[in-house]
Amino acid sequence: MSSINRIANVASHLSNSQISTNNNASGDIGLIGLAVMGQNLILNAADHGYTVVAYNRTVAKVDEFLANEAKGKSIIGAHSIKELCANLKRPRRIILLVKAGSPVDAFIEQLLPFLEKGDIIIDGGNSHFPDSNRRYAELGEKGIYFVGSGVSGGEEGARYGPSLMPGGAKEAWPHIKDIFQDIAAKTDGEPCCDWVGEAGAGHYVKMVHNGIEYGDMQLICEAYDLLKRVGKFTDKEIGDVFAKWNKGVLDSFLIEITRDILYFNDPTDGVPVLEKILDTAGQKGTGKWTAINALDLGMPVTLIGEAVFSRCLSALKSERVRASKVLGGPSVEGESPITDREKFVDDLEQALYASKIISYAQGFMLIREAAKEYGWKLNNPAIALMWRGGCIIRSVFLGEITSAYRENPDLENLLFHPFFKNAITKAQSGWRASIGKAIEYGVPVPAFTTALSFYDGYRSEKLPANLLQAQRDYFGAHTFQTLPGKENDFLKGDWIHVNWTGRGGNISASTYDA
Ligand code: 2AM
Repeated sequence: MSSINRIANVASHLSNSQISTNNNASGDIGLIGLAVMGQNLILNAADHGYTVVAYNRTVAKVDEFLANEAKGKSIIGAHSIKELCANLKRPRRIILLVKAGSPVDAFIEQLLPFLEKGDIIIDGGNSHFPDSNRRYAELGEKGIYFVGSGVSGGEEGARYGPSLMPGGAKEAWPHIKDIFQDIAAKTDGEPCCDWVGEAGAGHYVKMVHNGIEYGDMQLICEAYDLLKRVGKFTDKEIGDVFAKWNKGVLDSFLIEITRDILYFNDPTDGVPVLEKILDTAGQKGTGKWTAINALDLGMPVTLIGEAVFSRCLSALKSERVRASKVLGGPSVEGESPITDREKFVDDLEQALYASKIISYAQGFMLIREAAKEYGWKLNNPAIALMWRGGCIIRSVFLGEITSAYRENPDLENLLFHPFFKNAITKAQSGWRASIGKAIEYGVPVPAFTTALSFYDGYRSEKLPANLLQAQRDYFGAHTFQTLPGKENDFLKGDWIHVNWTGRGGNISASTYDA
């Protein structure tokens, strides 16, 4: 029996009375939650030389894990929370990888009697950041350091190198930095893990990551749809397009898997499996959280919003089937109207690239506003680097964003950086041409169009909100301000109300909202 196995067996047979001290504890880190992500993270940490203590609500899974995947590795099985805590070196470091919501609170409650001041609880689940804010504050009062960490990269990432986005009690960081950075993905030798910021900032950044992931996926779907419906490309040909794009500026995990999906045929009849999949998308809610938060903070994160709504529209399948029979509009029947296929593909690549730049610019606008709103000091270059590898949105493009924020961590907007300013200028004609084709032939491209509308809005010194203000003042006496230098005897003061109709009064609306 190896010494590691002996540790495992001894630990799992300790009775409660024997576990009163952890002076001789050998566990570097504890992990609760032995679903696939949890198991893989444990195996990853063990591969990097850490001794991990494993626990699960359904205790039988601990023994099963120890007898199989964990066999022969530096992994200790615990059969109770008390045993888990007793086997950990101080300060105790315990990762929770359980279902988000009340299970996290329940485990924290169970852990508290066995923890001491300075111990660290890390929630690596998909928690909503307000919950992490609350847990950070509540545990802080008890002298326990709370870390909420985004974990991305799926099962494979957890096993061989995820992107890790930890935030919360900064005091915990020196105690978890080595293990987190050791097990994280590496790009160009740098770990895709760094300290994000205070309180729930780690889970916040993970939420925005997921929102951006929604946007990236929607953009790719729109490109596929245009190639198919207007270009009349076969799935194999679309796969070839994605293979080519994956060698250029769009080089990324999502483009790569899209290529593989397009090449994947049903062995029974040779038909692409993709064409047999029901076109209604599901969602777990993180994209929605991002969009709701963007509305709360008043930030125009339009692309993620459209990506969420596109999933909602896709879910109305039976209604869409009925509508398709009665609502007219252009569509391409028969031959493709595209004569220059190469230009069509190149334009589309530009449309994808430019829209992606907008989406990331919007995502970072939101993060910047959140830092202000919640009083966090966020590490922008580190955020871009954490997304550079390991996670679902990993891409070469994030290397450029990392460089931009390293050059200027307080960059007001990615679009102001020369690299992205030039990239979007170059991509613009292809971007507009692709959208033009989509509109002409009746293919919905909500993410491409909202990105372009945002761009045109953002670069507009003057928007039609003057009319909006006039309307608000007309029907609701909401008042308006004048452009500089336009004050006169009629338009006087800071906030002006005009009697537009000659009826009604001169009283402005401060107490009601029409
Ligand atoms: P289980 O194996 O006992 O179901 C992912 O589902 C992880 O979260 C699993 O480790 C699972 O434990 C745990 N989990 C799910 N729901 C839970 C709950 N209500 N309370 C505690 N743990 C839970």
